[in-house]
Amino acid sequence: MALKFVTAEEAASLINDNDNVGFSGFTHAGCPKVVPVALAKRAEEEHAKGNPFKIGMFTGASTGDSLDGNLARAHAIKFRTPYQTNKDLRNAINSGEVKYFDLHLSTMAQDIRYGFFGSVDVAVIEACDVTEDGEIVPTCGVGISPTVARLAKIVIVELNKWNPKEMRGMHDLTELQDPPTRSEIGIHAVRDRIGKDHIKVDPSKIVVVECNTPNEGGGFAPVDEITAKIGENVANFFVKEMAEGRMPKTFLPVQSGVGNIANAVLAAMGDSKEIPDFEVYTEVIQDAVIDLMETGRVKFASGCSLTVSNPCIEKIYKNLPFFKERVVLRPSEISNNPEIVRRLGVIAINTAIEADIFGNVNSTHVMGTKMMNGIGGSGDFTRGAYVSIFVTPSIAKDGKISSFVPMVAHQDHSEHSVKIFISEYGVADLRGKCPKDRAECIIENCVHPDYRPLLREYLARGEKGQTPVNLYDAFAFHEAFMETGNMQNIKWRKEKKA
Ligand code: 0RQ
Repeated sequence: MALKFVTAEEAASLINDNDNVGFSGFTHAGCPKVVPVALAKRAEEEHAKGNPFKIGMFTGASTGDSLDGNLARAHAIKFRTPYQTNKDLRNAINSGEVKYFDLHLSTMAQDIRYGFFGSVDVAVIEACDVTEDGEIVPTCGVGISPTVARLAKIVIVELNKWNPKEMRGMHDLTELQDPPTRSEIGIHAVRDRIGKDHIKVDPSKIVVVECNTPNEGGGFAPVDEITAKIGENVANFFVKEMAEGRMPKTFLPVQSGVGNIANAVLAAMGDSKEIPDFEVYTEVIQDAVIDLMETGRVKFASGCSLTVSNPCIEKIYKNLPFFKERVVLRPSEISNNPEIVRRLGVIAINTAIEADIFGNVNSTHVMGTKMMNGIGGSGDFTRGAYVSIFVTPSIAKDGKISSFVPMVAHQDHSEHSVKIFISEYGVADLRGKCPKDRAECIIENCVHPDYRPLLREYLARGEKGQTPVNLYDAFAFHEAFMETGNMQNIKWRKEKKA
């Protein structure tokens, strides 16, 4: 059956007001780029005529500005899930214009299949190849593509020729069965494969939009003194763990979050002479992993996306045979699956917005209210990890904010899952410690010196009990910041007991 080729505008006209649309990709990697621009234009035209036009958006994670940015600026989003990082979308969420619900990325595809969020009317999938019998080969990010492509009534394939069709073979694509018939996932080693190299859909529901549009991968900030020190502390922690017999000498697969700190941590691990060559089982494969693959330090990487800068993806595309032997891209329900994370013994390294001195972590909400990005895959990995680590600079906003507070203003990860904190000052190992000892350990090893006396004072004000919280003063740091712009200007609410 011959494929039907259309323009981006014609494809956008297939999407109606109030439709739920599933998009391919994970971060900017693998997201459609030309249909969303046409769709935003269509929304603006409808709005100008006085007609409503908003869609519900399902994605794998954050997306590029062509997608999230354009649709947010066109006021074309009714609801959005899950993770996002776009400034305009974030503003629309925090102003209440866009209804956003945040969830663990590994659950996104199955929650759609379970019917929790309504139907998928249209899927828009970026591909490097599509065949007449309905085989779609994704590009450098997968996310929820197999699920939304299967469920959607219409599949718009953005055939983006900027990505070589020789990518076929880099992916491992399948969907999980749903309970009560789900069996174990047959991945017992990072490089195991259980799926196909393409997504297969009924070709009669495919329309193809051809384009040749570059990726939207920006670079990373150079490693600075603070992030370099955090990276060094992480690497030294692993060396000690191996020396003391808590970490196998052969090492374990590593997951690391997204962003500059994660990139610096991986670079420091690569530099360490004592850490053996290692594998990566993660969601986003960043530049540092690719650099370490070229030097042989990273032996293999399983992920959901190649979230790399454009020079880096161009390098990968020029040397595909080398990288296809060392990289596998999977749907997010498998790249992030807690069953596999726990089986493989993944070392999870994620970044916190703030943490409290008892070990609870806020990854998502600034001052408890404003959404930053979302929980992403941090929960998928943290809960199941062999050892779960959170890294953070000890302070934010030039020291006006302490990353360690008496009580987190929003909680994403609990004291039960968080084992290690690492800041530029050192390592707080919380394993086997009661809440009071955890607090002392965090204050001593990770908190910025300016905030240590304040947190010690808070701890001294704690009520007697298993966890020495003082509910009157639990948000004194946040209150000081909201009132004066600096957490150091604390006014305790309650007089200290004699
Ligand atoms: O603000 O952008 O104005 O400079 O938050 O902080 O230190 O640059 O760190 O970019 O790694 O982001 C937790 C948001 C950290 C991210 C978070 C301000 C700070 C700065 C960014 P500016 P940094 P990062 C993989 C795993 C959750 C999801 C996850 C994240 C900005 O890592 O989204 O782990 N994690 N996913 O100044 C107010 C505080 C602050 C603060 C930092 N306490 N209060 N502002 N900032 N701490 C990804 C996927 O799942 C795909």
